[in-house]
Amino acid sequence: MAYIVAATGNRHKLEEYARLMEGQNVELKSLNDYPNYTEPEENGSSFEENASIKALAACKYCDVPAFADDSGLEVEALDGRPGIHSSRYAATDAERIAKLLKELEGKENRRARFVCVIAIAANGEVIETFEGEVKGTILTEPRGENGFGYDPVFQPDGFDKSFAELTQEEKNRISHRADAYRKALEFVEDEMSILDDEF
Ligand code: ITT
Repeated sequence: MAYIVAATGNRHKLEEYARLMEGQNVELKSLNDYPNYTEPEENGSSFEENASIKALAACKYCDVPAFADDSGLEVEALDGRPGIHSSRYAATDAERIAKLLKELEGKENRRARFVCVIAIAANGEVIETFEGEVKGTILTEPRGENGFGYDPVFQPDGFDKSFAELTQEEKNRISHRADAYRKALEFVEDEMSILDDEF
């Protein structure tokens, strides 16, 4: 069977991809299958650049097709921050959320969007990137236990629940990651044979 490496050190992302890829005729490998792999520095200046850096490094090291995502939360009242610095915004999920709520204190505009850019690399080069998004608002306090990262304070448009109050299936229907994934899947199915058995 053909396989592809999900180049992420984030186990929550990996779980979401495992669900999204259920039923596909491709085996999902993770960086856990390559214990000596060292993740590259994410020194790009956009989601696209960082996703490409991660996908390409894994593709070259593992010598199989790989994909990676770079994702984050863009908050309107903060001029798009934390954006590509979402994981570096503070040390833990709880601290990141506390810092975000503090920065938004007293601000009327709580509009935000999650962005996810997936890069696919094969044969030692980045083949294509795909961007997904989901729009919503930042709640005034965390709600829910599911998901990860900023999920407890992000309420997607059209829902009265935070991402962390949705099941993984519900989140996977509307999330930025699912949106980017669907675009990537369409591309792979339509245009490419990058996942052929020769890999
Ligand atoms: P990899 O680079 O190894 O994939 P990472 O967690 O460092 O893992 P990113 O550099 O893409 O990933 O950082 C994305 C951060 O944005 C992530 O750590 C969360 O804080 C936030 N984020 C992204 N997607 C999210 C989601 O679906 N729900 C909540 N927070 C999310």
